Amino acid sequence: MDSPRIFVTRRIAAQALKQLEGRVQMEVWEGSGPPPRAELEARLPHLDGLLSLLTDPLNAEMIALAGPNFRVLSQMAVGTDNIDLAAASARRIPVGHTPGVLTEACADFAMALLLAAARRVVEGDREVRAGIWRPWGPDILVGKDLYGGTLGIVGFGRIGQAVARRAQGFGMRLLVHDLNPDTHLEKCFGIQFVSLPELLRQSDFVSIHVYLSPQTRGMFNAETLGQMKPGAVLVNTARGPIVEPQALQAALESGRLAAAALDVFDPEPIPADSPLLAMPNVIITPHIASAAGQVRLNMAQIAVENLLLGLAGQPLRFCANAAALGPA
Ligand code: 8YV
Repeated sequence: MDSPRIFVTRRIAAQALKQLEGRVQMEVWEGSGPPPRAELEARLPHLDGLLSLLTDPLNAEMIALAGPNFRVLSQMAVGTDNIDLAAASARRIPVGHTPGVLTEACADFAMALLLAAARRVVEGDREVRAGIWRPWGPDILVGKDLYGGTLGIVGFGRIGQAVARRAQGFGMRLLVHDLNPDTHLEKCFGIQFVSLPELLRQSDFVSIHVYLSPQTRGMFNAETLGQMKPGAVLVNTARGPIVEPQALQAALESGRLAAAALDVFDPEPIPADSPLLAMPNVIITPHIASAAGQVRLNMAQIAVENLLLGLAGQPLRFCANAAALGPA
């Protein structure tokens, strides 16, 4: 019997790809960006498995193209919002993902953005590079104090909790909003669960750590941004569509928000004419919260492990649609 045919949609860590050598017939997309849609459409009917990234649009239409031998979709990411999980489950295709290994790196990055926005690090750097070194003065690039400030964490899963541990070290008071609050965690983390409006009203800084879902899409809109404490800072390392870009722009222009730091945007890449790009108090990074060397290797290795398990018809180590598939 021929070895399984797989397609890897981006060149991932060589150490991880090595584990596939001799076990599968593998093709790796060598482009600098994701493969075009037509490329995926042409390949899917002939594959046994696919190793995908968030940038691959695996909607129901695309999943319907998978051939009769297709038996695993393994995504190198914790999020699977690019994949129609219901369509995959209906075809009994397990969807692998890579939770856990990127938690600490993403929490580090949320803190990096929080610190940079609060203390105007990027603004200072931009000024110096533009040849502007203003003589020291008591009011030059004065930012916001983290110590003694209140951080509102929206979403208290793995990453939200890791942010809470870090923020405690900075002497911050912590408020948390979660759609399913587990009150046992209040004592463990020294946090207080509150409603979203209460969190927005009291927080000097708000960091978003919810999944993208119908409930969280557009969660930060004109109404909720208008409930934020005047002069607050918003950090988004979760998913772009959770924050409405026009509403954010208006909140920054009106001075309701002092600053925003975004690692994700709707859409990605951010349009070149977005007014946010011209605002000195906005930091934008290109979806790199998990981009740390060991983390990327761990993610690639888990994605490969999930892929091999799925090809062998075994349960995946981390399966995003395990509940829908039920017992094997
Ligand atoms: C990844 C992410 O960098 O894992 C996720 O859900 O958003 C990021 O950590 C990226 O999406 C890789 O596909």
